[in-house]
Amino acid sequence: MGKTKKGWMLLFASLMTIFLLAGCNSESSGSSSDGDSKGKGDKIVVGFSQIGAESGWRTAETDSIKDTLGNDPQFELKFSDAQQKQENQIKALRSFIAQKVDLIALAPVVESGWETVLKEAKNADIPVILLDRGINVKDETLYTSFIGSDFITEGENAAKELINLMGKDSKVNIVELQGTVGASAANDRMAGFAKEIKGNANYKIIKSQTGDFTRTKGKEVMEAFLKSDGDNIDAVYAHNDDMALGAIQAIEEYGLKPGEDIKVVSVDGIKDIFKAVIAGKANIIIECNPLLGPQLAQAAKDLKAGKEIERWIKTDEEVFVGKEAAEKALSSRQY
Ligand code: GZL
Repeated sequence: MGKTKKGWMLLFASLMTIFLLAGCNSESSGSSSDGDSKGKGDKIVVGFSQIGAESGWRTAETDSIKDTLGNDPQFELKFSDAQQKQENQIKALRSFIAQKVDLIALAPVVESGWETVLKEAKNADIPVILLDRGINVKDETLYTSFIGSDFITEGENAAKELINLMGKDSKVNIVELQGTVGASAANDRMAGFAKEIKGNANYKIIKSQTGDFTRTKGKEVMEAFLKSDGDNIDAVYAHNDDMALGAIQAIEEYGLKPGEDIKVVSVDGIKDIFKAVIAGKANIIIECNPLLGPQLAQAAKDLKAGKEIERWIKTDEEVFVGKEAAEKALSSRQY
């Protein structure tokens, strides 16, 4: 499809979303039928399908959304935890559609498999905002906006900071702890990192495997890496802090010093990884902001007010390298 046609399609979809949501809102002042969320006065009823509670980051995101929307009288928040299963998310979306919510917020566990249920939401005139992970769909009008980070940049920054730390002429063997298989955060962090080291033959990823974004799996996979390549590993790149913290435990139990014998680069920025850097057990933190509640609330209010919202609402993030930077930042960390 030509760019122009695609552009008109997106504009039409956004205008339809605005009109229908505004219309929805006016409907909501009408009578409400059983189970319907319409007619909830002026409230914006948001159905939020959350992936699960697999990491400190995920819990912080859930808390941010519950604290923001749950304490704002303009909203009624319906929350569902999918225990990291896509089928549970699809069930939750169908339930939100049946309840005729005004807006669906979806943190999609993986990138594929969403067309059918998002078409059902579109046919029910319910706009969808993606949170913290992206999806692959041919029809871009199946969702209105994505609120989240640039994972490719996060991966590139992880590699850049590792090269800065160890030197471009050093020979560095890296093991990679990937996030959940099929998740955009994992795919893009892997792609960004690989792209950045491509130009330097000294930097090699000798093993790469999923730890599913959890501390337990991260430890298990790092134990296996150490068993097969222990004395040949110079650094570990973890797609999130929970896996990095599991890997730190595995490195210590193996008898090496994390942060010294094996450098640790991690993404997210939860408090525990700052404490690990301060303790000299990790080296580089690539922040990924989970506090998306305010941005989701603003986007929902803008849609209701008939305003256009950005297709990609990016989050602000930093990079922290070394003890001094971690010590300076720790007291202001909110998660
Ligand atoms: C990133 C998010 C990732 C975090 C992990 O936006 O999808 O999922 O980096 C979480 O901690 O499990």
